Amino acid sequence: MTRVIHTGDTHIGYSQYHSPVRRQDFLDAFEAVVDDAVDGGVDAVVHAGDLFHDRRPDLQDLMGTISVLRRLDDAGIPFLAVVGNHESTRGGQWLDLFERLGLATRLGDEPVVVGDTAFYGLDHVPVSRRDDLDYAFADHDADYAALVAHGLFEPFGYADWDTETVLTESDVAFDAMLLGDNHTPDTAEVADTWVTYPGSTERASASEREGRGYNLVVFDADTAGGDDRVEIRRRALDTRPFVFVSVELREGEGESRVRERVREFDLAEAVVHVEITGEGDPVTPAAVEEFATDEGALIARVVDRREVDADGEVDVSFADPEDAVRDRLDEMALSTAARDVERTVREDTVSDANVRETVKRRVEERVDGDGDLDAFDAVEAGGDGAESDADGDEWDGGGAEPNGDASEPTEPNTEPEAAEPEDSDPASTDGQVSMEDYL
Ligand SMILES: [Mn+2]
Repeated sequence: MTRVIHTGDTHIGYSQYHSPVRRQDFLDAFEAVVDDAVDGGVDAVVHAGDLFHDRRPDLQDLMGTISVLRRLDDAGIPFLAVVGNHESTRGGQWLDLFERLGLATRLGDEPVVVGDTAFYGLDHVPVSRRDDLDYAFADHDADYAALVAHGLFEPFGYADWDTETVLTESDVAFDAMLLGDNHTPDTAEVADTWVTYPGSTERASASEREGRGYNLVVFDADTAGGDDRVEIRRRALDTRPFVFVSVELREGEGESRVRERVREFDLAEAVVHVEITGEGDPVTPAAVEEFATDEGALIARVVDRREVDADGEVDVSFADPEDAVRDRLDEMALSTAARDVERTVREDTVSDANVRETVKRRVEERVDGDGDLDAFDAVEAGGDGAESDADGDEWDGGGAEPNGDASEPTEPNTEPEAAEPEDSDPASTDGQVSMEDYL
């Protein structure tokens, strides 16, 4: 029997909402998983990629991560991991540094045996280079085998990687695929193999509504029962509370009604998202946001989805000038490619150091390869509705990942960024790029 914790998409270093508190939350979530691993005495922690949000984590993120990994190491629990698209760099991987420090094992095509299970790894690979993959994994003589991989696999949302191909072309018969990239936790059976995402460990996007957690995976036919050889159970994590308030205003109702609704919720230390629909009087988002934080919320975001006056006036709130910018951009006939560039430059999920390279790569992706030249045509104003939404300070979660990078040093990455959708409804993807933008 081998019992492991399967986690991923930790996104350490993500200053969501520009908040240092949120930044700490992402590291805390990793620590909480490790606490459970130590308390539960599991045989290993398996990490399916995106330990870091950015390929250039700050020193504080690195030191925090090393401290947590050291606790795991002190408890004698191996940390087995692959490289995700967020953290991948051309000049070597952070995971290799941790391996060098004796704190991690980077999984690959050779088996790493823990107990009676052989673990293999498949880093994130851009779509353009997947045809070259031969899925050649070295033999093992363990009782069970698992593949840990980062990517958007079938049969889950936004999939672009055929799971059955991986399983049928692999030299090894896997009992489970332990995945990362999609932030929505889910489990399914493909070609008699269990494939599962544990989801992110903190909400990297407000579209990630359901509770966060990780998987406890037991490789043991007796435990699993029936025809199964693997048991996958989900464990919940106690993460930052997110409160979602929707207010439908009626004729004559306004800000006081919104406040009333907001006050019905426990706002203490929460991230609060307020959505206003219906009729009623104008509401100043900044005032509601201030009200919510006065009432104890850590962060508040208000989005008013009601029809705006047709006279073209733009309502700028100090709380979220990004919304005003976005509204204005919606009115312009920008091409998809131009929007893409604009967003890369403006939004803060791509670190300044990465902007130039990211823009270059994204334009090249459209020009080269499959040639997405239509993307340079002007788009009707107001189109592309998936992007006009609440919290523009995130690019992750519901959307394309800004800083995925080629894991090989020499070739340019010619792949549209992998998406990490939470919801198939584009309107709920929080102003983020969705996979549809690339299809
Ligand atoms: Mn991720």
